Order: sequence, then C-alpha cells, then structure tokens
Amino acid sequence: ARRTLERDAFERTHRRLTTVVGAPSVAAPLGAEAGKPHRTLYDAKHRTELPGKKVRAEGSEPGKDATVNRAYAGLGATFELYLKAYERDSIDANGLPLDATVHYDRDYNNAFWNGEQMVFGDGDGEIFLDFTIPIDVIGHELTHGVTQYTANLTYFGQPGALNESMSDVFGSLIKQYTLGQTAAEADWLIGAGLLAPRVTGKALRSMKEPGTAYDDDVLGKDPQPATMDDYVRTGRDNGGVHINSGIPNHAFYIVATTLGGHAWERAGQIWYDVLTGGQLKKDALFTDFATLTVAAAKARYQEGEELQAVLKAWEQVGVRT
Ligand code: ASN
Ligand code: ZN
Repeated sequence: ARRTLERDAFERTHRRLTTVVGAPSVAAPLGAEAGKPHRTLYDAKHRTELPGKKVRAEGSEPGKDATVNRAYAGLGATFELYLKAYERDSIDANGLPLDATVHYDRDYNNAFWNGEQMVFGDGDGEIFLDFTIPIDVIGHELTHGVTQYTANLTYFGQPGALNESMSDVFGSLIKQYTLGQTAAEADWLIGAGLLAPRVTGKALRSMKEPGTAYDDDVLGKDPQPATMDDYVRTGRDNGGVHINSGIPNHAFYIVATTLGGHAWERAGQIWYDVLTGGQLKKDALFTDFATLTVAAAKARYQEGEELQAVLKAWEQVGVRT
C-alpha cells in the first residue's frame, strides 16, 4: 500500500512542475498589501478538478467546515513564519497569493503542491485522517512552492530528497513556531495526528529518529535512513525522495538541538540562507548542500558554535562537507 501513497500526487505534481518551471513569477494582485497573506480556500467537493469552488477568501470569518478553517489558519501561520523569521513575503518573496483546495477526491490519502497551489485530501479514515490536521503538513506543502521559486531542486534522487527535506524542515519549524517550542521541546515528527487510530505509529516521519515513525501491517515499516550508511538506492518514490530525506532531516535536527533555543532562529536561518541564497544548484547532492550550510554558518555567524554544530551534524550523518 505504501508505494501507492505518494505516486498519484507525485505524477500530478511532476506534470505541473515540468510545465511551470521557468515561468515568470506572477505579480502580487492589485490591492494586495505587502507583508500580508492573500489566502483563498477552495472545496473540490470530492472531485479532482482544480481549484474547485471558492469557499473562503482572505479576511473572511471562519465558516462551518473545520477542514477549510484549519487550512486557512495553517497557511496563515506558515506565511507568518516566513515573514517574521526570514523577511520573506510569501512563496515567491513577492506576495504570491496562497491558493489551497481541500476535500480533494474521495478517500484521498495524500496532500501535494501542484506547481501553482496546495491540495489536501481527507484521507480514507482507515490509514490516514484529514491531511489538514498536522500544521507541519500544511507547511511542508507550502514549502514545495518556496523551493520551486528558489533552488528549484529536481524531484529525483538526492536533489529530490533535499527538496523533500526542505519541506520537512520548514514544516516542522512552522509547528514549533506556532507552539512556541524550543528545539528540546519539539517532537520533530512530520504528520503527527494524521495516522488513523488502527495504524501502529506516531507520524509519517521522524527527524529525530528516522525509520521509527511507524511499523504497521498495512503501511509497513518507516523506510527512512538517518545516515549515509543506510542510504536507500531505489527507483521507487522518484529515487527515494521521501526515504533518503531522512538523512538531511536528521542533520538539521542535530544542528537545531545542539544549538538549543528556537530552531527557526539560527539553524533555520542557515538552512534558509542556503535554500534561497542562489548558490544551491537544482541538481545538488547532499554533499553540495552540506558544504553550502558550512559557508552559510560562517557568513552569518562567523566561526563559532553554529559552525561547529553544522560540521558535527554532517559528520554524524556521514555526509562530507
Ligand atoms: N505528500 C507528498 C509530498 O508533498 C506528495 C508527493 O509525493 N508529491 O511530497
Ligand atoms: Zn513533499
């Protein structure tokens, strides 16, 4: 069952990405204010046409649909983290409207970014619940947009796993920012609250202990490695993009917990600087990314504890800097 979970969404995503990449960025709509989100929520009403029926505009009061309200709030929180922590105005750094569709398809066990918008399924209730429940999943999908507009990491193999890891890192930071947690207080899980009650597990992924998020008859065992010794060579999942992301995810966890305090501040700033700094190539390997985090730590914090934390993290996961 696991191998079907990501595939449908990915194929839609990949079609969009291959057509949208290189398109000029869209200007903020007339009347949009800089530094404010411009959210529009749509309801697919269990069909697959996008975006579906408009059900909530920016500034409107919550309605009756808890899924719509959760998505609206989660997009707002994600927008706020990017703005307040990194001075980034939306996905494209220029106020891009945030469009999201909920109730996509029937029993749809996934969420995705299609190159233009976010899409959330309700889950089938057997394996997964509503994908708007975990705020880190909302942050994960929005961050695919940020990555598209910045490093545009190719969604295959190591660059694809880095793309996935960026979404997990900033997804987790959005949850920590919303809850006001320190690195020591955070659960470092992606998708806690998403697994249906009958599933044996805690989440989709663990950045603290990759490979331990679930172990279940239907889902199988969490396949993520924490270090290069366990790197998975596979053609499935676009060369293991949701699998080997465990390695850079765990490196970020080590940096953040070594430094302590709020992970979005120094650790997140270093990762953000690399993602958006213009030196990260679309086909970057783990070692390329790691080397850039070393340079970013020095550039922003000189040769202090931040640099030492970054060097230690990559050494622990077996990636050369
Ligand atoms: N939930 C997945 C993701 O955001 C969907 C996909 O594989 N495209 O990565
Ligand atoms: Zn993803």
